[in-house]
This record gives sequence, structure tokens and C-alpha cells, in this order.
Amino acid sequence: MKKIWFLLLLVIVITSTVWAEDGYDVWLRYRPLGNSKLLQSYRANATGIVLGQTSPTLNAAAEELSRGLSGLLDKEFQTTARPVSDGAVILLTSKQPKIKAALRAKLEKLGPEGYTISRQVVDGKKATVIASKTDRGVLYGAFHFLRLLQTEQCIENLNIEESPRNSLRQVNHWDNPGTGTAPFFTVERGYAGTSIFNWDKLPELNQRYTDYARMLASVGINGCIVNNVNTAKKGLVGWKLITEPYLKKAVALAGVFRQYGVKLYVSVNFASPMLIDGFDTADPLDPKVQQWWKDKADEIYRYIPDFGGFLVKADSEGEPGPYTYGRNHAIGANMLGRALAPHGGLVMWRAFVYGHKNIDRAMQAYTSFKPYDGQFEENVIIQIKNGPMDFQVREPVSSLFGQMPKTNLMLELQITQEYTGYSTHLCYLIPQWKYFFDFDTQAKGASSTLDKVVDGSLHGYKHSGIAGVANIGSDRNWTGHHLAQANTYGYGRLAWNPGLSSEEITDEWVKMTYGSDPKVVDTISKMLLDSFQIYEDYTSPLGVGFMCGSKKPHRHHYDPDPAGRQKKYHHADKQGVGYDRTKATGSGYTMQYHKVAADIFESLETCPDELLLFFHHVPYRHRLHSGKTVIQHIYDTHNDGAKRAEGLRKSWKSLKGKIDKERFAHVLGRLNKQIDHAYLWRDTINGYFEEMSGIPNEKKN
Ligand code: GCW
Repeated sequence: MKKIWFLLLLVIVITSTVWAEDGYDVWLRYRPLGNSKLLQSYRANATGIVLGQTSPTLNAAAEELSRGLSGLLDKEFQTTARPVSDGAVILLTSKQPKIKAALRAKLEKLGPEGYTISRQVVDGKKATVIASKTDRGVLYGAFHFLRLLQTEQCIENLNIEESPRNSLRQVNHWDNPGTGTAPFFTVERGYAGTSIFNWDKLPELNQRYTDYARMLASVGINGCIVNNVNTAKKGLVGWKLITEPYLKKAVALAGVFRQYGVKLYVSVNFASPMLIDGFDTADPLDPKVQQWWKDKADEIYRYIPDFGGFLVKADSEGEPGPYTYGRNHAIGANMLGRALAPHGGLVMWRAFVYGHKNIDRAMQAYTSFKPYDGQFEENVIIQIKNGPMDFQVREPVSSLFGQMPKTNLMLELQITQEYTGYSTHLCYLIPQWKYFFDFDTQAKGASSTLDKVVDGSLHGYKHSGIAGVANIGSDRNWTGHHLAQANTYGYGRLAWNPGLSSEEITDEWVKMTYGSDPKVVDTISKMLLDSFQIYEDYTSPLGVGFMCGSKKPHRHHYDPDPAGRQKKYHHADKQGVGYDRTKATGSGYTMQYHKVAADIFESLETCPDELLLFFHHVPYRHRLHSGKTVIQHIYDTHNDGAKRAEGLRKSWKSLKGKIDKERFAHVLGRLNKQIDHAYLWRDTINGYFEEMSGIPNEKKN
């Protein structure tokens, strides 16, 4: 009897370990599907995996399929080289000699990362063919195929053609390499533990690297910048990554990434010749310095032949740059570009440059870069944050987009929630990013939307794309908040195709991560889709931005501190609030946009409510388009926003029993904290404005 109990206990322990929902598997959970009718169809239409060629990446694709199909369909899957049986899933590239001419032509057209998934008769058997010009494309196709099953779609008549809109789809880690303990391994603005890159132990690898690469590939990310753009601040040693001991370590990481189609890049310090080799200058026009970078590039490529290139923060927030030598950004960036060019490497040079105390910060990226449009090397890309300030919950799109027709540009988004509630608040950022993509820069007349600038089609850029500052850390669930995984997922999906809607992406992610029960899907989707507006409402509506603190006792960029931000940012006084950026009476930032957009922002009549206080200083009783006064809008949004945060918790609680205990409890804990903090925000902001304006809130809270 005792033995039976013991065995039973063992079974329980084993199964609960196998199915422990700790979030590690993110959206690649591959749990058995519950829908028996679909399961039947899937089992008939996915019977085995056929891979006639091999390569590390193709093997990874086959392994992923086998892992995914075994899990989802709850049966063993084998990969064979042949023969094809009914229901086979065949992986092939254009290198396969027997491939049909029409398919080869189609794959050529879809480019190096495109793929097709189609039902075909092969050797007299009905099969699903996942094909691409390259191994990488096949891997993306395999993930796509799995996604179809995870989201319970019919796979009987597939005829899919896909290729990414953006060629560069990168994650930027603000991770601080180091050896030993703190302050190393930290992640600047990271809220999910320490860095996943353990430079102490590398080149020793661990499973987490592979699983991270799988995660990136599953959403089509093809570049990873592994260290912080701040490379030498406060004892940081990121600048050392291009020295021999670290390059030897990086080789191992690059190998894991390569298998999954992800290129490794590093952030470099502009003064590297001084830091690494004791030079007395880093002047980009000094031939010794130029030669140093060329030699350095040669050395790096000896270690990593497909190294991606450099990301650079120069002349910004204390990072060194060409200004020290009286040189401009083009001269600085081009020196690095020339060093990398023979190897096919790229330079992503950031436009996050400000520092003039007397010039509106919003204007400075444009003034620092616009004059040099057309002067950058063709392997240099200017990487611009979405807005002119700094990842605020609401900002207009940076004026620089659409103003650099002759220079490769990239968009930088922030996945990590520096200004949007850390990993405590639920703030789903896809709607925010969609708002940016849809902005019409008017660079070539109407319909010159940001997504077309960024994908390179508007100006015919040679290189362009998107970078997202990662929210990944060593926490078991990668992102701290389980639901923040949706931002990582959505970022990748949007980088691949900015035309996807928030709803489509949300639906996919929820089904893949929490299953397809309609109540679960509807509830979590709604929570996610509402969360951005809710966060904006109880923090900083009307585009006012920077209501958060920067000094103790306030947690940096997290707690409310409107008083601390008055002078530089929101300019609230007894009469009104907002930063006047008009040409007529303010800083004139509006004039950095093309005329149609400039006119819209310049005029109080046409400036959209959500950006009003970004562009205008208005009296508290100014009426919004909604008919409300500004002051009452501030009171109401904060009040309603905090209450709606409580609504998020109510929705989540309604899923009790429908979601595994671990994730249910974890998210509930975060929501509890979010609500308390939302009320703190409400009370601080409303109290501040009530005192400042002397106008009481018409409504009781
Ligand atoms: O938003 C600010 C952040 C810094 C960051 C900087 C940047 C990496 O507070 O932490 O530094 O922007 O983007 O360079």
C-alpha cells in the first residue's frame, strides 16, 4: 500500500514539474491541444517531418517542429530524409536540386528571409511544404507553421507567402557585461533580474542562450546587440567586449545565435583606442585612430566572420564622441563605417543626442543630424528613438523621421518599461507602437507614414529597420511580469510586419501563451489592449510627459514627482500647463515637421488632444476637442484610470480556475501592486494640479 502511495506521489511530482507554468517557455509552450476535432485533422495533416538537407539552422527548424508537434499533438515525431508519406511536413530550400522552377522563382522573389508554406502533392502524397531560399527562411516558416497550430487554425489548404517588411529587426540589450558580482551583470532599465549573458562563464554555454535564440527566431528577430550603449560609465566594462578575452567568449554566443539566424552586434565606446590601447586621442580624422578601428574590425571578424557591427551612443549623456575633436556625427560614424565595410558590417549610430541647456531638448536630434543628411556612409544607419524626448508614454513621432531622405534610418523602440511602469504595471505597448507607425511624416506628401520610412521603401534606403530595447532578464519567466512577454512577442511580430493589427498580435500571443478557451482569450486580450490607455490616464495624459521622479526618494522614472519636473518639462504654473513648442510663441519645434504636420501641431484648433500639452501651454480652463476643460480632463483621467486599473484585476480574477495557479497568482500579485501605485499617481498628480491651479475637482473621486 505504502508503495502505491509513493508511486502516486512520484507521478504527481513528475507531472507537476513537467507542466509547471513558470513562464520559461513563453509563447513556445506547445501544450497538448484540447480541441479533439482539430487534433484529429492536425494528426492527419502533420504525420512526420522530412528534411532532405542538413545544416545547423535547418536542423534547428526540424528540431523545433518535432518539439512543437510532439507537444501539441501529444505524440512522437521523427525527422527523416525520405520517403514522403501522407501528411508529411517537408522542409526545403532552393538549394534542393529537385525543387520545381515555379517555386524556385517564387522563393527568389520573397528574398533571403521569405518563405512559403503550401499544401502540395509530393511523390504522390499530400504534404505540407515549408520552403525558402535560405535556411533561415525555413526556420521562420517552421515557427509560422507551429503558430498556426498553436492558434488553432485550419492547416488543410495552406498557401502562405511571407517575407519581412523590415530587413533589420534587432533587440538592444542594455546589459552591463562584467565579471564577478555587483555592479556587473546589471541591466540598465531592466526589471527582470540581472543579465542573461554571463561573461564570467562564457564561452561556457547554457540552455538559456539557446532558448533565448529560439524565442528571438520565433518572432523573426535577426540581430542582437548584447551590451548597453553606455559602455564605460560608473565602472562599466562593456567597452571591453571588443578585446581579445571577450571576443573569445563572444564567439560561443555568436554560434548559438547563428543557428537561429540572429547576428551578434556589440555597442562600442567611441574612445576605444584610448580605453583599450592607451591612445591619446580618438579623433576620427587622425589616421592612427582610423587604422586602429580597421585593425580592430579585422580582428573581430577573424573571431566572428558574420559579426553584425557596432551600435554607438556618442556625444550623449557623457559618452565620448566626435564633438571633443570638433568633428560632426557624420565624420565620427563614417570612420567606423569604413572600418566595417570590407566585412559587410553595419554601424547603428544613435540620434539620442541632447545637451544644450538653453535649447528645447525635443529639437536637438534634428539640429544635430539634419545638416548632415546625405553625408553618411552607406553602411551607417542613424538610429532614432520613436519620439523626440525619451520613451514617454505619449510623444509625437520624432521630427527627424522624414527629414533624412538620403541617410539610412532605423527606429528605436523601448520594450523594457522604463517609463511605463517597470515590470509591475501591465502596460501593453503594441497600441503605442501602432500609433507611431501610422503617423504621417508627409515627407513625400500624404501617406508618408512612419512605417514606410522605417522599412526603407519611402526613400529607398539601403539599410533600415527597427531596434527594440529588450525587457529580458534572468528572471525565470524572462520579463518579470508574465504579461510583459506580450511586449517582447508583439515587438518581434511588428518588426516583421508593421501592418499587423494590435488585435491580431494579441490574439496570437494569448492563444499561444494561455490557450484558446474563448473566455481566457477574450479577457486577457481586452486587459492587454486596454492597459496602455489606462496607464497613460493615471500617469501623464495629453502628452505632458515626464511626470515621474528622477531623484530619491522617488524610484527613478517610476514614481510620480510632478514638482520635480516643472522647470524643464511640463511648465505648470498658476495659469496653465504644457510646453510651448509652437513657432508663434514657443521653442519652434513644430517647424521641424513637414508643413502639413507642422501646421496641425502648431494650431490649437488642430493639435490632437492627446498631444496638446506636448506642443502648447494652455490655461487650465482651455477646452479640449472633447468639450472638457484641461483641468477637469486631468482630474477625470487620473480618477478613471486608477479605477480602470482595478477593473484589470477584476477581469483577471474572473479567470480563476481557468489559468494555472502559478501564473494566476503571480499576475494577481503584480496587479495588486499596480493598483496601489495607480492611486498614488492619481492622488499625487490631482493634488498637485488642484493646488497649482486653485481650481477644485468638479467631481468627487
Ligand atoms: O532614457 C534614457 C535612460 C538611460 C539610457 C538613455 C539612452 C542607456 O534613462 O538609461 O541609457 O536614455 O537611451 O541612451
